[in-house]
Amino acid sequence: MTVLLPAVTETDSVDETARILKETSDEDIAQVLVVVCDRTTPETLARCEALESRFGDRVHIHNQHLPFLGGAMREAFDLATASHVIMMSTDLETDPKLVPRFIELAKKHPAAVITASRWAPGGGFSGYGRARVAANWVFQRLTSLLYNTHLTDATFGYRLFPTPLVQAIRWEGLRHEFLLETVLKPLRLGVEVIEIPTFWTPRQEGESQNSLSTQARYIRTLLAHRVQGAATILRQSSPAPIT
Ligand SMILES: Nc1nc2c(ncn2[C@@H]2O[C@H](COP(=O)(O)OP(=O)(O)OP(=O)(O)O)[C@@H](O)[C@H]2O)c(=O)[nH]1
Ligand SMILES: [Mg+2]
Repeated sequence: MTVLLPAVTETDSVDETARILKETSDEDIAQVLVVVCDRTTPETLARCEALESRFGDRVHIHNQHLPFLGGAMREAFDLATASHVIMMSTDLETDPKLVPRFIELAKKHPAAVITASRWAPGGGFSGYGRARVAANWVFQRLTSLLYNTHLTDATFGYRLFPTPLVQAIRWEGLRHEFLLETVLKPLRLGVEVIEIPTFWTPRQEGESQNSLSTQARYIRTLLAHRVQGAATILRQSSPAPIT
């Protein structure tokens, strides 16, 4: 598995994420792909570089060219070399203790996308804010209706994918709406998507890069990919090499 770790202002939570990954899933991790950008702080970068002490030459730090979180993940997808990629964060909002469960399911269902859900039985939220939880619920229901799916959490960006799938799709979003796109396009392609319940707790350090104006893009993303012609979901040719 390739683990994708984007980082901007996280410090101790980078260490804690790596510690748990190493402790629970070391033998299944072939590559640790850290993505940093111009806004990544020097201390965060230092913590990312220190991951080499745990994972050795499996760590690769990539300086993104495309902007924002979607840009970071899109470039990382093309740099992944393992059979599967797991997309998560370094702010501990994507519980790293769940990684062994993702791997267990991926071994049984290698062609499927595995995704964490805060709305599946056994999952939940703390400290998300009542209005935001309510808006999130409405959005999830709308997604189920439009995409005719029983999935319960399309907006949480904690997912495992077969690498050939993410390298075949033509990705479009650059900001956080990209996280939504990563389940909508596999659904449109008829890929099996399996959910794991998870409990979401807010970050203890660093700053979210998400904003209300970014969240407003989710509606457009939801509608655009619903009506998009199937032929435009996949890339026409191989990705250009990223250096
Ligand atoms: N390399 C890179 N990482 C990013 C960028 N934006 C966010 N990240 C990282 O991606 C992860 C998730 O970002 P957040 O901004 O916390 O987004 P979120 O958790 O979906 O949104 P909130 O619910 O508001 O926290 C964090 O580890 C961030 O450091 C970016 O532009 N470049
Ligand atoms: Mg976050």
